[in-house]
Amino acid sequence: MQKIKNYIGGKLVEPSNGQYLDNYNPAIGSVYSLIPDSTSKDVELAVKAAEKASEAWANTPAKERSDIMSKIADLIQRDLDKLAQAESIDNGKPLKLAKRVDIPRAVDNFSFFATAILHFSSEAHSMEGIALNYTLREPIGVVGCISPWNLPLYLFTWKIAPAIAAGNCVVAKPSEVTPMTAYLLSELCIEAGLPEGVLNIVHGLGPKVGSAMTKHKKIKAISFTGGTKTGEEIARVAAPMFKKLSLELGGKNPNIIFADCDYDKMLKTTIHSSFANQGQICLCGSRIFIERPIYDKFKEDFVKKVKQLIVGDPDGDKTNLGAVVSEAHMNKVLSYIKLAEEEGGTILAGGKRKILDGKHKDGWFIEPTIIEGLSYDCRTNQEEIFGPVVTIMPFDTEEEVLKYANSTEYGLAATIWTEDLSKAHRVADLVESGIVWVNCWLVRDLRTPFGGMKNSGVGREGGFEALRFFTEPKNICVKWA
Ligand code: TXE
Repeated sequence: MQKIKNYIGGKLVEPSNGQYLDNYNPAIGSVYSLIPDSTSKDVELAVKAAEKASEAWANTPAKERSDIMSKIADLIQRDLDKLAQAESIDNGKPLKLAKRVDIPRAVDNFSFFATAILHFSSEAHSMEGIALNYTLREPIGVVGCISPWNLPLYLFTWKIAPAIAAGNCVVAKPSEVTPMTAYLLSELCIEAGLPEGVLNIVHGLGPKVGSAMTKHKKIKAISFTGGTKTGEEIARVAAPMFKKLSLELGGKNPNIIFADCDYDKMLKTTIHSSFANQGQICLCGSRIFIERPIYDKFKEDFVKKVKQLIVGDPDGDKTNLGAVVSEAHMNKVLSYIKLAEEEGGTILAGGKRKILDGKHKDGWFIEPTIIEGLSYDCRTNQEEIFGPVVTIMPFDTEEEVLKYANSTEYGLAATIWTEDLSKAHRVADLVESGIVWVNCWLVRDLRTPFGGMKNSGVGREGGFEALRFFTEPKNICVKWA
């Protein structure tokens, strides 16, 4: 049984207590590897290694930092198939999705910030005849990155890349549910010649390792993606320590479809925005609102197409949905489907665990599920389910649909389908989301601010937003002679 290791001070090391946790393959429902059950002692070792490296790394010219990051990007690209296979086994997602989305985005994250740092600059302000102000943006020092299981390497590198590009040293913790590609990344960092201690990866449980990171005095900033509940817990600990916090949390995203949309394009994209990655993307449109004149047509077409989706072996070329990430998560999602029926919903497609045969007979698969007939403010339509479950409902006016869309505690992403430009701008402006897609979904420009409002998080990732998060601005005012 493979035992993965922590990556501390440039070395692959066992957890100090020699304890390990089971790591499951969700598509077969059994343990396939072991991960370190690290403790605060391992976090302490990682922080010490990061501290030891931080001055040299902060003083390493940006071009040198950039070159090493580009080398890491090249190595991820070189090992794309191996990393994609590892991601699919660890998370349950279709292999073709890992190959097309997850791993290429990890390459992009490193290459994007390798170049962004070369163009990152700050301001100067001249007080004519009096003084000159110039702003330095210096690395914070030792920072913490904590990431979730839905897009493991994609989100892990989305945090680490800007942090080290900006000259910080990192203590990082991937989700204990999907640790494998983070472990493979540590091997690539060694191969790329990343200096010892610049990146340290400590595997283990959130309440043990993640919490120790949040509490650690020497970790001056925390960048977190995960559940809103956990975000609250991290904020509760970190706020009184005056740490910088970037929190990318849950979502309950509206997909607003007007009758004047480009119908075929909308339908094709809506299948994807509803069920990609088994619905385990914080940006998925899980509440679908359809203007009444096309509601019946949409319902018929959408149900028909969803029933044709193939749930199966993640390695299958024709597979559309793989397994959900864990047994606990499968049961959570199934409990929401049960709740939906209790709240008066009608299941139009799916609704059950998908039992496959052969080696996948014990895998954690759920049928893509469509539910109608619920009120906009019931729990099913207010709480994040984070699985292959969407609700559909009609609306008659913009005011009505905006009331529904903005009714949840979340404000992460929204999708709007209309060919009327003024309507698109008007509704996009009024919908309470940090990210709005018009006539598309998940089109991503890494320069743009990424994140949500309300309970979907605090701060933004992406582009110079991320580099500003991972630096401390210092204004120096020099009196003219
Ligand atoms: O998140 P957690 P999980 C949502 C989704 C999902 C729910 C829980 O609704 O069902 O969050 O998912 C670490 N201190 N999203 O279990 O628990 C943990 O080890 C410090 C949306 O993945 O938040 C992991 O590395 N760290 C999200 C990371 O936090 C702690 C994507 C995320 O785990 C900790 C994933 C603690 N006390 C889930 N407890 C998105 N926005 O994309 C846990 N962790």
